Amino acid sequence: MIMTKLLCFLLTITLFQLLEFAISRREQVTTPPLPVLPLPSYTQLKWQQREIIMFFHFGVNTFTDSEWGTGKENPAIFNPIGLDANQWISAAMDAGVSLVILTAKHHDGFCLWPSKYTDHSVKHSPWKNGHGDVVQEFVNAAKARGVDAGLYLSPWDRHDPRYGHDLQYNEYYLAQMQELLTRYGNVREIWFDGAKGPNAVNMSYYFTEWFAMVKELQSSINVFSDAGPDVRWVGNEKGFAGSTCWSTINRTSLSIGNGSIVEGDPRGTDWLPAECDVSIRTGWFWHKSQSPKRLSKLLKIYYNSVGRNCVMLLNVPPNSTGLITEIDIQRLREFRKAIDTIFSANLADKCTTKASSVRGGKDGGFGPENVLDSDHLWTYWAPRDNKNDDYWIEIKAEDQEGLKFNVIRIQEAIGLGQRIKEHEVYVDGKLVAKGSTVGYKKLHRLEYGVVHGHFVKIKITKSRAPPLISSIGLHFDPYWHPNNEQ
Ligand code: FUL
Repeated sequence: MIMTKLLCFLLTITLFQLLEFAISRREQVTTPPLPVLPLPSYTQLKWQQREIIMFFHFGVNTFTDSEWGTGKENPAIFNPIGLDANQWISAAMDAGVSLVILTAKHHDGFCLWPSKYTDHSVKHSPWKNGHGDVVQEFVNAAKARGVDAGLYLSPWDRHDPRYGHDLQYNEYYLAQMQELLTRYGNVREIWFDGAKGPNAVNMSYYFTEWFAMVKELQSSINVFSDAGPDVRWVGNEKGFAGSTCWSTINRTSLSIGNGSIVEGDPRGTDWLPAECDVSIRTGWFWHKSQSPKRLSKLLKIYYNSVGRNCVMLLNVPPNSTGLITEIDIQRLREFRKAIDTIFSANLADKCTTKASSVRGGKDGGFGPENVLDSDHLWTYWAPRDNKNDDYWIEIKAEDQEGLKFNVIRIQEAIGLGQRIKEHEVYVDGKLVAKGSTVGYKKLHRLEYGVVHGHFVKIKITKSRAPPLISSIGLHFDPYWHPNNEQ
């Protein structure tokens, strides 16, 4: 009996030890660090990764050579006889864009779809004898090519007599929104423009109801306005963000219709990234007399928007025939080719990496080599948790020739929160660039042109928590001639 008891006891102990061993083995796998709130939603993350979105401003203004219609335009002027939305989508694809947004209704109140709540629409135009629907053609063309669609529905309506009467107009606006968000399949972004003329009648928009209905009708949509809730305006129409740009902010500090350059707030409790809208031409609508921006200008906008933790929303206006003008298409192709030329080769790929410390040690899975893999979000370098540490990561050239580059790309693992407040870049011990926020993507196009060296060290001198870097690139931009910049 005693023997059996002893045997049982020994067996229990052995089993217990085995279990402990198994647990301690499991504990050796280092877990990811805690996130630093606020975090992006799934749809915000997807939106950020698009980098460039295309805008199409099209409507009665296209036929009257104006930017803001009066609302008194006769629908008879709308007749884009050659309209081909497939051609618009091809142009977007040439630019490498995965989401396109159409002005379903601009400030003039003219609807590009046959809304049953107004006569001021394509229904009363000669185009397709009043049987056309631009929104339908647009979403069909996009869907056929695997491109996502978004819609702009102007709150300010200069045509409809209900404008200025809070209840009636909000009901009208919501009725149209329901048409757009139920008839045309998935809509990935809706644009609530804050613009309103200085003499427009005063009225309240029922934003709370609007936003609630949008989310009810579409599950993977981002709502843009001056103040979010998902995407905020950057504060200008030049396509530039400020050099500091947080995706974190307190929404309560923003209001719709009062946009100004907003750099965000490291203490903000809402995740609300900025969108930089800009037109390829001077105007938002097509005008015969205007031509597209030069490639160098478009690249500058790219560096100052995508390269500053934002998304670039590039407007390309269809003309009065209903087509994107050939010269704009050419420019879009040049733009895409330039981006691919600059960023498809990463000179750091052939280098070795070193860092101030590594979370979980050498085999913990958070080593500096993660910044050179193809994942720019979920694999990253993480230093150990120690508030008193310096944080740095170094890229070392393995061959004699060293590295020659003029662009440095740094990306944070924003899935775990935006953290970096200040950073510096050294090449062979010499400071070549410094900046504040990084976020999804920071691009430093070096002020003095090409640098040559063997060691590139990025120091993170201030951050909200240990920095997590998901990608680093050293690139050569053949289009960058700092002395000739215009
Ligand atoms: C502004 C509007 O007034 C312009 O016409 C354009 O639509 C631009 C994107 O937003 O607020």
